[in-house]
Amino acid sequence: MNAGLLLRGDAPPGPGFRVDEGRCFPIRQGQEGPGPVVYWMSREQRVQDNWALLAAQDAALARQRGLVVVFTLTPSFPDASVRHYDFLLRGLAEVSQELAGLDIPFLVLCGHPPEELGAFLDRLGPALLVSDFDPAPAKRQWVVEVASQRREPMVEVDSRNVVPCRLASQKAEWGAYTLRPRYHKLLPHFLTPIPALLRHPFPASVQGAFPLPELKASLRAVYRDAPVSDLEPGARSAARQLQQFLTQGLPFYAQRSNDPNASVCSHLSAHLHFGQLSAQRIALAVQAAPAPQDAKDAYLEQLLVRRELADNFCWYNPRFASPAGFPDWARATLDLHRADVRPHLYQDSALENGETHDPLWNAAQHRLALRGHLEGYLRMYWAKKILEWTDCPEHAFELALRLNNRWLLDGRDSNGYVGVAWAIGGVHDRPWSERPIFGKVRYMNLEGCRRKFKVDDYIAHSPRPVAPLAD
Ligand code: FO1
Repeated sequence: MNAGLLLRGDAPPGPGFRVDEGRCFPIRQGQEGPGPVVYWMSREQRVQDNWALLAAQDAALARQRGLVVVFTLTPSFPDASVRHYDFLLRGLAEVSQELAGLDIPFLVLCGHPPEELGAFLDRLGPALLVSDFDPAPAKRQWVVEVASQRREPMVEVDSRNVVPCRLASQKAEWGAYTLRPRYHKLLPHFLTPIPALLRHPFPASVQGAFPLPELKASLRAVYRDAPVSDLEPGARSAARQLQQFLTQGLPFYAQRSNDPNASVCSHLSAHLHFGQLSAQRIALAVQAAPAPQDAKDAYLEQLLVRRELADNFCWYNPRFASPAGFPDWARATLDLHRADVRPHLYQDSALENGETHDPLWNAAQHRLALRGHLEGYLRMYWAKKILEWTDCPEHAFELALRLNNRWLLDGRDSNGYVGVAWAIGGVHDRPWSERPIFGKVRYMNLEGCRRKFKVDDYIAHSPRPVAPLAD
């Protein structure tokens, strides 16, 4: 079974197919219906720079059929709140407008995705179904359910990773140092310009719709946390944010990426998480930017190798969201120090409210909760202190993930899981000198932060909650 054959159907191979087959994975063969090609958008919530959507358009053009885009909206994402769904829906509103301008119908189905999608496809009789590569367990389960119920062919396309996850490596890599050589060998082949999605010449038998009030009413998000105000969702604002980073952040990235007071942070992680911006677009823009090469290399190492190493971990390690996914050396050393005295022990609510003895940690927790964002260096410090101030590593990991997924806009992202697992469980890291509680897991402390940046400035510029954050 070959993804290229499924996409082409009976059409001869030709220039019409703009997506590298290495990005495409055959989910199931099947019987083509008389209807349009359907792209089931989920992880990549954007119109341009979306390889899955381009592949679906090529397949539709080859068959002279319509092209329909559908998104399945569900309130069931763990620890997701109003702030996540607000960011997602406002981004989809822009997708809806942009697709309408290209004569491509866009619909949002509310409820349990496999059921809603199945009923929708039954009415359409699609020729082919295209979906997004996504290591999130819920998404993988949806794909299994849909593929087992459907009869039309189904192809999955990796539009998240510049080098497709399945090709970059066929196993969970030990660390960036083991992935990097393979990755850089494949990168030139895949870091290419991205063709534009075209106005679609063939009609589909369905009208697009985006009833925002009804969509909001369908969501019973668990947490009512307020939307964040200093980050605008959507592809247009992501493009503006990228331009701002290229001129104001990137040039200084090599020297100052560990200084949270410097404005070198890209602030693009939420747009990347919801797929409103393509990492490939960022990488092409960074390569072309008039910035020092060491700054560009430092940023691309984070955007490409480190970020795509996170998908590698979540895709190949089924226990990525559990301490069982930590490397053996880390589990052993944390076990050995399980009974060490904890000089500071806090209740979950005290940590969530940012009420500890450490003003820097409190400031980080307040920024995380009130702005939905936290600079990379402080994310590491923030998670490591949770290991130090809770009663055991398992509790620390569960709490850090819950706070990460509830309050950070990019919560639930592979990067988020791996960031917490790196900090608490030594994932993709190595053993360091042994000490209480941490064992050989890398340690960080306030003095270390003071050597890196002006801690008092950071605290002075951090927001304070007017009411307790924890429920
Ligand atoms: N993906 C969907 O296909 N449908 C949803 O309703 C949905 C809600 C959602 C809420 C919060 C969040 O952080 C992610 C959400 N996603 C949803 C998943 C998202 O599109 C990404 O695919 C995953 O987070 C994995 O990166």
